[in-house]
Amino acid sequence: MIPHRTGRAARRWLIGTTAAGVVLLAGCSQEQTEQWGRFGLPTLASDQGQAIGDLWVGAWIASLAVGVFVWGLIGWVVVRYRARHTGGVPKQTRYNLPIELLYTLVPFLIIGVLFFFTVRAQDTVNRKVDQPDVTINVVGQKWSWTFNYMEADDARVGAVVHEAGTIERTPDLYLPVGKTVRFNLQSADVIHSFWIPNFYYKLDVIPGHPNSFDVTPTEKGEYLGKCAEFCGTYHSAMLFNVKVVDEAQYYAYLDGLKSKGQTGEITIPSKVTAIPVPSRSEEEHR
Ligand SMILES: [Cu+2]
Repeated sequence: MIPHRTGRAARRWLIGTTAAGVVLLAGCSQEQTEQWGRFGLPTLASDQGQAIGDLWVGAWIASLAVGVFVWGLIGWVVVRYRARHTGGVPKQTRYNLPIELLYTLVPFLIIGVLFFFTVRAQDTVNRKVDQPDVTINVVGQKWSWTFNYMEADDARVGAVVHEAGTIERTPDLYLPVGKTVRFNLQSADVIHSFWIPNFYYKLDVIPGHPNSFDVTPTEKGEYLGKCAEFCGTYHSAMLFNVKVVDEAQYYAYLDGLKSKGQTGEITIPSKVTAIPVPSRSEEEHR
């Protein structure tokens, strides 16, 4: 009567896991549930990110399909060919050419498909426009960011204006919604990585090797920006606030920088962030 008992256990297992799944999902807010649908990605706030989002979700679905197939095969083999009190080693299959060819060629096929979709997504996200609406030169330095808004030719600002963060003060990065922004990235010291998670994109900031990319923010709102390359002791402090606003607010902000006298381009920060020296009491704690 083993099959009957196995069936009952399987049913109980199925009911248990379904109930656990329902309880788990019921505890989630709508936002979290939607995030599950994106396989953990945050909300998308740029035109360029869609290709990455599709690649991410597609890769997960393909991996799960392969996973379910392999787990199914394992389960089937375990149940179908389990030892039945006969003792000894079951019949071994060796040098089976069709099977060996199959498990050599199929992984190549899988890699080929992933490669094709990756290159296609990469081409989309790295595409550049001829004339970006806005150019921002970014400097990554230990341990903050400087943003230079290259608006000398724009009558609304008529100057290059900048905002430089420090380790104590997180800088803001203003972006106009629906406008193409060209980011030129430079490093003043070591390799950093410019990352706005909601744009689904990051790019390394390498000393002596300027990098650039174009992006169009599509959703107004506030987002977090981070350094995504472990660059030293205070790497975790390399944050910035991204504010995607409409064009009028964007130029009002730049005008504010100009009236505060923050004009001219800063390529190597005038105030390189110093390493905070531990105070005497902290020293005594050690
Ligand atoms: Cu960094």
